[in-house]
Amino acid sequence: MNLRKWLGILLLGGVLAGCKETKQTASPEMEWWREARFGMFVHWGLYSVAAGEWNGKSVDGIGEWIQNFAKVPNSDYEKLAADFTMANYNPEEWVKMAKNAGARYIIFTAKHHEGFCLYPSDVSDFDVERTPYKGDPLKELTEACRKYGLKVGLYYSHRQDWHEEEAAVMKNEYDGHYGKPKAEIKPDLDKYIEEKALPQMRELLTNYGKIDLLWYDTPLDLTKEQSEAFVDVVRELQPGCIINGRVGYDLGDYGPLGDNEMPCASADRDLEMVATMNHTWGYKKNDQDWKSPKDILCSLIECASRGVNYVVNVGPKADGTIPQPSMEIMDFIGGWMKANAESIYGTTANPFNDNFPWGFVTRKDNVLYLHLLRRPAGGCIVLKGMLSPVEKATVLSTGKDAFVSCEDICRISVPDGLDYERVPVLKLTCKEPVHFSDANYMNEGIISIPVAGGDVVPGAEGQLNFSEGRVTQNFHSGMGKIRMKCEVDSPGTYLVRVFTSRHWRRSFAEGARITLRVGGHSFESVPLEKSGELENVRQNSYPETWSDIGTVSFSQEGTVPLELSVDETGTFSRLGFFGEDIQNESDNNIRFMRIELVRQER
Ligand code: FHN
Repeated sequence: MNLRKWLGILLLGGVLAGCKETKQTASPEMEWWREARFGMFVHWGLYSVAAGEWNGKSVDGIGEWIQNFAKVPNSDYEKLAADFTMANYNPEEWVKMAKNAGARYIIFTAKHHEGFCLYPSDVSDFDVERTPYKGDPLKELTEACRKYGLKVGLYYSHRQDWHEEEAAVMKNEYDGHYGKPKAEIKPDLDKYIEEKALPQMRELLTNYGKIDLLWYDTPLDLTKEQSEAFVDVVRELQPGCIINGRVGYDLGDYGPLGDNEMPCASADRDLEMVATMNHTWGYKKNDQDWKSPKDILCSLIECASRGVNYVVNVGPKADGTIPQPSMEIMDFIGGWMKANAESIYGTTANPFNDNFPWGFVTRKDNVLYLHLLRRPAGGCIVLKGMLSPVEKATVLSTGKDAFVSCEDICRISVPDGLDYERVPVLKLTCKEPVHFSDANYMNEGIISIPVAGGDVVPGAEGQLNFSEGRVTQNFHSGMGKIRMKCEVDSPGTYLVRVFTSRHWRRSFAEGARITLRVGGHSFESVPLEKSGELENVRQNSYPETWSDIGTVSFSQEGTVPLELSVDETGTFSRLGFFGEDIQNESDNNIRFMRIELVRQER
């Protein structure tokens, strides 16, 4: 492409230079976290002893919630401590496993909802001193992290503590949990916070050297003042420590996502996704439904391509051994990271508005990394949104050149012999400054248009918005519409697909109706019916569904405007944590992800 053409493109509207704008905090302590992109969670506690069974019966649900799900009185639950041997606990081996996999930080459950402390606490005797173990597992792990250069993160359940009557979360409690009827339980959250949670935070922030990250969880009904107290104690005792988003009221240094929730478009702020390798955080002997090593690796890569950190969980057994499949997954990631880590560490999100069917893109300044989950159609990657010349393309792990041509459109020929099971990465070095189009183009027959990339037009009752996961929130009739656009470069007929996601405990919206205008065609008040559900790694947490609403034809090339609004939100039902059916929630809402136009055969 000649210089005049490049200049012409740059003068067109809608050209992105540099990163997409994000709402990041300026805190210098966030630098290591942004660079890291990858961490490891450890859920270890008395629930690891129970291992998903109570009285010889398997208990459904996540393993660390077994006390609550199986309605175990504290007096019985406490007995687990005698079998929490930690006999084979080797913190250096844990840390080395994380480090070899490429993780840069570890988050360790100092106290989970069960209330049991993995360190000797002067504040409560419900702690590690009740076990046969003679050491301080938390101290040993923090020292091992520092020895091997990993950052130290501590998980502390600041609101939920099932061991303390004052902290009773009434709707989640049952008669008998504290050895007395529910009616006699008088929760006093301030007392719990003053007398247990904050003093324990002081212990953790004083006795264990430098803590790099404090990871709070489930703020539930905390008041803003109470959440602030948990921030203040960190700022006072360890001003260099960052705080996760679940402290409550968005007071953390980065934003919260749901468990296993992958944003469906590039994040517009610092975010972290925490993920399981199977369906539990705490060890469960009966959960052997492991995601594949490639699935976990792809989640790490997809997170990086959204500009999000990925923290993968391991749930050690009570003796301290890590389940074999978890070790194999970490080993697989480590093998890949050895050759490809520069495509993850310190990278920013995919700069294109397109999602690519062959894989994911990350960026570091003038370098793009294309992660290939499969061979692109015809062995050729076409980057229509690339508005600057690519000077060089190589396979990152081997340095082998790939052929690039950037005449009118950037095309990269993928070399033969790549092993797509090991996700090869192409490294593209571009001439600075690098420019990208913000339009959506067809890739391998699909134009994929992220709803979060559109402009919101307010309605009579207000304005919808987008969640951290970049899906729509508060999107009802009267809450406005979303205007998007795409580039059609291949006239013809396209199937119109609307993708939505939901939480696994919520039903698909019954009776929802939407209006979608695509170019000159309007699908008026069409029912949003479920045409299919994607089979992917998120299916058990945030299933993604598509609805085919009809076809549309374009007789010529050009920019096509789209406009989406909701006529009827429909009815959702939701299962509560205890299986209760919750109907017609006030937050009824359709989580729109993207619209796809799928080119039909001529
Ligand atoms: O209730 C906890 C759960 O047990 C686990 O610790 C996860 C990890 O993010 N956090 C809470 C649920 O979101």
